[in-house]
Amino acid sequence: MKLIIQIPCYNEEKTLPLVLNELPKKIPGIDLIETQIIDDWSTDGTVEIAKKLNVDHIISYIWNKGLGTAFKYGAENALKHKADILVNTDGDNQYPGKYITDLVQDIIHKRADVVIWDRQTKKIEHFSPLKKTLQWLGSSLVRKLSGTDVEDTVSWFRAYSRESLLRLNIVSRFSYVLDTIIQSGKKWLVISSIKMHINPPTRKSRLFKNIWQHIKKSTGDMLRVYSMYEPLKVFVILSLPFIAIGTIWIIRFLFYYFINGWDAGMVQSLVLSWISMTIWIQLFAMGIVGDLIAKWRVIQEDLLYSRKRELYWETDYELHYKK
Ligand SMILES: Nc1nc2c(ncn2[C@@H]2O[C@H](COP(=O)(O)OP(=O)(O)OP(=O)(O)O)[C@@H](O)[C@H]2O)c(=O)[nH]1
Ligand SMILES: [Mg+2]
Repeated sequence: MKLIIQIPCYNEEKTLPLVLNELPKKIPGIDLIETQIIDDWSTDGTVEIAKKLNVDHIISYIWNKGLGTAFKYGAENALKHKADILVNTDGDNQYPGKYITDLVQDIIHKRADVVIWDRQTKKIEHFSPLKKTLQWLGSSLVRKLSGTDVEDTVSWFRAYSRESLLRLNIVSRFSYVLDTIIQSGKKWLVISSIKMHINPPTRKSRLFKNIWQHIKKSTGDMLRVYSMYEPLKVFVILSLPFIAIGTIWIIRFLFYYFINGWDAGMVQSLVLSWISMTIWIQLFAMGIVGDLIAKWRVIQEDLLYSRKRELYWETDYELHYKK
């Protein structure tokens, strides 16, 4: 079995040596461990340090493509180099790399496709109460949307099986963590978690300037990915207020019509009802069209899966069903 440990890097020259140093050199059940960095247009000495420390795969861009895109290319490169497991960790030494041995166990023993490091955010001392509450709220929403029971949905420290890398198609440029959980849930991949701690912070986040930017970007990503899989539900929910308003105005019109008879002043109720009903029908129709497109995308994703298998590794595999 081959494991590739991937570290997306955006100006990580200071902490990359610490991260690399802590990685396990041997893991029972794994024959070969390789390292990979995805340097996203770093302006410091990240690449030089990685070369000096003998990182096996160095992917470098001459333009900042974003963490989601970086993960996508990293996963493709791991598949190309015949990895059975891909572990992703942070370049800021936030996650204790020595525990990768524990992180990969469920994949080695075929108990899961994706394993997520649960940081137990409630217990993290350097997180403010606001950050803890928002993370809890965000994770609850992701669990609901994905139909999974992942506790810490924004943890970057994860292990992916080859099967999950072939199945997941990253569409978010900015961050893939929520994208991959929602897709895993919708594709019946099995996700497990390990409850552990994290290292103290070494610097501020390079991804988000503040918590509000985090919420804005994450919510956008979450809703986009969810709408890709459940467009009918999304549009039906959006349309509900309009059918409610339309019905109320038509009932009001009928009520006064039967009591007082026709009056020119009642035209307003009819017009408002007509506008609301038209919006409702349009949103509902968009949901139906979206649903048909989503069905086509499932077929396209199956084709993409077969193509990736041909491209990257043709071998026996097992399909995993959760439900
Ligand atoms: N390839 C790539 N990596 C990035 C980019 N932005 C951040 N990273 C890396 O992604 C990882 C996560 O970024 P962090 O800045 O630690 O963000 P974070 O972990 O959400 O924030 P904290 O919880 O505060 O540490 C780090 O290894 C960064 O170097 C980017 O645009 N491209
Ligand atoms: Mg970090």
